[in-house]
Amino acid sequence: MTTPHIDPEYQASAIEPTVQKDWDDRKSFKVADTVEGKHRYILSMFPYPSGKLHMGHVRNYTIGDVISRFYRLKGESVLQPMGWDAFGLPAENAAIAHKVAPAKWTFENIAYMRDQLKKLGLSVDWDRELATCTPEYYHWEQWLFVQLYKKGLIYRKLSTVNWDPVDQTVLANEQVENGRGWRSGALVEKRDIPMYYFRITDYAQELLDDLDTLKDGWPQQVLTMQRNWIGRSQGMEITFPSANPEVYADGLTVFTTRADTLMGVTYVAVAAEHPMALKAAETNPELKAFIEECRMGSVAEADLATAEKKGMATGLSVKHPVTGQEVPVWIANYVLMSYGSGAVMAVPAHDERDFEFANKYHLPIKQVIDAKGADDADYDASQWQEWYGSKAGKLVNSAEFDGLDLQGAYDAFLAKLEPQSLANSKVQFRLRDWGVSRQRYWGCPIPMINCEKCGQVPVPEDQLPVILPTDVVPDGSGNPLNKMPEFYQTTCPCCGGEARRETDTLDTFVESSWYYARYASPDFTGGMVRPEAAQNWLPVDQYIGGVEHAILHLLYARFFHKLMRDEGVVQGNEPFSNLLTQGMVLADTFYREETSGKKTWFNPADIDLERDEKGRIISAKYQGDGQEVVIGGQEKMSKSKNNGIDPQAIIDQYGADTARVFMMFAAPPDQSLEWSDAGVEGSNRFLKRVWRLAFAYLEKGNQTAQIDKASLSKEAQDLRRKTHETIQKVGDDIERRHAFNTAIAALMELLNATSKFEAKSDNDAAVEREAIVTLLTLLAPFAPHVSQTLLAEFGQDLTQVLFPEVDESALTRNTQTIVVQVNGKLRGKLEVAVDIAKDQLLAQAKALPEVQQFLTGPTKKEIVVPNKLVNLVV
Ligand code: ANZ
Ligand code: ZN
Repeated sequence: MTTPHIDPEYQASAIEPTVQKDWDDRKSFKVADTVEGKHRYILSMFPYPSGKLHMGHVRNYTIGDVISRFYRLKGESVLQPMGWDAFGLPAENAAIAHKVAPAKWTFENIAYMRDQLKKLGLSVDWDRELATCTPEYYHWEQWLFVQLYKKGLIYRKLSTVNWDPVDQTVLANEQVENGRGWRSGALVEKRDIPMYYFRITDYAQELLDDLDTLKDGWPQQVLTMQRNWIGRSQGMEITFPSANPEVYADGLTVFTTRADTLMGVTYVAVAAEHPMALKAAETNPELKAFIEECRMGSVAEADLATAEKKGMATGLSVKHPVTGQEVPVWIANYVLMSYGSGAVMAVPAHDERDFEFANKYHLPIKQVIDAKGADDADYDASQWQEWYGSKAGKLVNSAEFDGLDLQGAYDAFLAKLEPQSLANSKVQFRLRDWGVSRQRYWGCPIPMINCEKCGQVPVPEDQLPVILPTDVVPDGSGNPLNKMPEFYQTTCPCCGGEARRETDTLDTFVESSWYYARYASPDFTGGMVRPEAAQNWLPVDQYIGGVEHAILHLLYARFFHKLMRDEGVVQGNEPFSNLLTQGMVLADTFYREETSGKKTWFNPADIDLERDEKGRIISAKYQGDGQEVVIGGQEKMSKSKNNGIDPQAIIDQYGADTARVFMMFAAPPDQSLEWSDAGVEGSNRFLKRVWRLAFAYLEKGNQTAQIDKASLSKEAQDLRRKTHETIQKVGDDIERRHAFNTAIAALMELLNATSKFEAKSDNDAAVEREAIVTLLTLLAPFAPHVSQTLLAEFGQDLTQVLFPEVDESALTRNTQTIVVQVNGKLRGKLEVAVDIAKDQLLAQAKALPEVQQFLTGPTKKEIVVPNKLVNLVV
């Protein structure tokens, strides 16, 4: 008898550091830039180094790791990298609060969080770690910027920002609180400053079309969100010639998706910033004041849509393109300067916003669409409001166009106006060009030089990267780079004269738009990514992250992939073949409310709970004073509700394997996960039982692994069947369904079946061994430390082990259980061969002593349901 080299009881803290060190020492998860054979790229969205991991991270990275480890078991080479989205505002805020340089703060956070991630036991190739705030990384971002600028895919234009007049700084939207600067409390103003834009609208159609190629790999909901964000509208541009050419010569062009309503136009509305509005305001102070008022308001589209309608007549008119009649031009706050042409032909009879506006300002309303058709006998003109927005109707009150339907009218107006250059078909996108300039310090410097003579000049490639100084502590008053001549003083690459370096930095969304590609060859010094590495690893096979990134991050990354493709850097059209959006992590909330209505939230860790027999919380008391608190229900873990549970505490107490198993078992990955202490304990108990099972087996000493399939007891056959059914189910659950929760449930069943099994022979012991080794192998993606430690005792190295093969012969049943009923009542059970003949089965059923006592006379009927039951009717 040999003693196992392990403790009889499972203790995570005793094994996890050893196993993790082993992976580190052996570089178990390292892959080359190019590999032979089957390979796969699994990527979880990289974290912002905020300070410490939260449960959302743990869930995200565990899902990615389960999938990675699964494919590694399948014999594939798997790239699973990790890095840091390291630029951004929180580092500057921390700098202001604690007087520490953003670089120092960031790298300290990275060091701490890297350690936390390692303790989770991720199968990451740490040699590929990158941080976006290093020159090695942003060098190539600047390189791409320069290429795109030269191609005209980046341009500069004025745009409006929030300006804090006290701090003399530009504020991000989240730094404006109730119209005031977050630090100074000063009333925020709007300022127009020049900013760089990516021409993403040039790719709008392709970004839309290629969504079709993702329909099998991406969640439907995300595809829809992307489609809506891009927002393609098919319509017509129509020009209303000026009626006051001495004031404003140009005609007014509008974009409409309802050209069929053209004859119902009773006014034209323009945005406050529209050139025609500005022109009219030159001689009209009241108008000027109104425009100013509109500009101060929110620029968010959603706010504009719901805000009270406000407007003012400009005093100018345009001519209706068909009738030549004069139509007044109004400024209206519901018209966006940034959409279409910033002008709308208003049809109050058929557009709700126009209707509201016309009513308020007593403008005429003219019906031109009749849903039922003007010749309909039931036609009642007073009911036209019912047909708001109806596309089903026919034209009325539209002169020679009467009777036409939507498409007919569209064609007719186009045929009439296009030859006069007053109309053209137009596809309009809601998507706007992407403004990337940020007036912030902690970001990637924009590689441009401003020369008084030559204008904007890109930094020559051999002078890249433009390095961000790192020993800077911002104080909140503007961008510190503007106070550093050693940074901004430079010479113009064009004329050699004195020039000023751009001090704006890039939106941090730019870094996260291409990191997935950089991981393929993070140390490459010759470009964004080594061509062979890109060819080998891209696109990402499985991307995993939060649904909060469903729109912007994914859209920008898709855009960047196309930009890089067009630069010859990568191939293919899309960066992420498959996307899994993980659900939120929820936890209980507890609070007390003051009479003023102010709520104080208590962390669940500081609350003592009482539960009823169903596990529902019936009472909650704050440990600090032993008094009751209000039970607020489950909510997303957040700072504002103080219901975050620190993953570190769970890992310290139970180990990473327990945290991982709980996270994967508690809910399918795309659903909300409800945190539960009882669930964590349950997962820990499961691992303890696995451990004890393996230990007990090992303690019995050397036993053969050789199964003699020809002479298996019935119990051994059953266990083998369970073992191989589990292999089949776990493989399918993980790979096809991503149903990690049911995979773990199947492992729990296998554990139960194996624990109940009593080996009575060497052959039995071999079957038990097979069950245990299978259980440990299938458990590896979820609890890799337990798995590796115990498998080693069975002479196997987890990093070399392959996913077990299903033995089809083990799945087939040789015997079956048949229920025997008399007059429909259960009276006995039979274990018989699956291929037993019907008369034999009936004979055996009747012969059962517990059945015989109910067979009081000859049977009237004998019913056999194959593989299930026999019912004898007497
Ligand atoms: C006349 C009309 C009549 C309209 C009618 C609608 C209904 P989507 O589908 O989102 O593209 N519009 C155009 N430019 C605008 C702007 N800058 N700000 C606010 N609204 C604008 O919407 C297109 C419709 O939105 C256009 O069609 C226009 O109003 C309005 F019965 O033109 B419509
Ligand atoms: Zn110059």
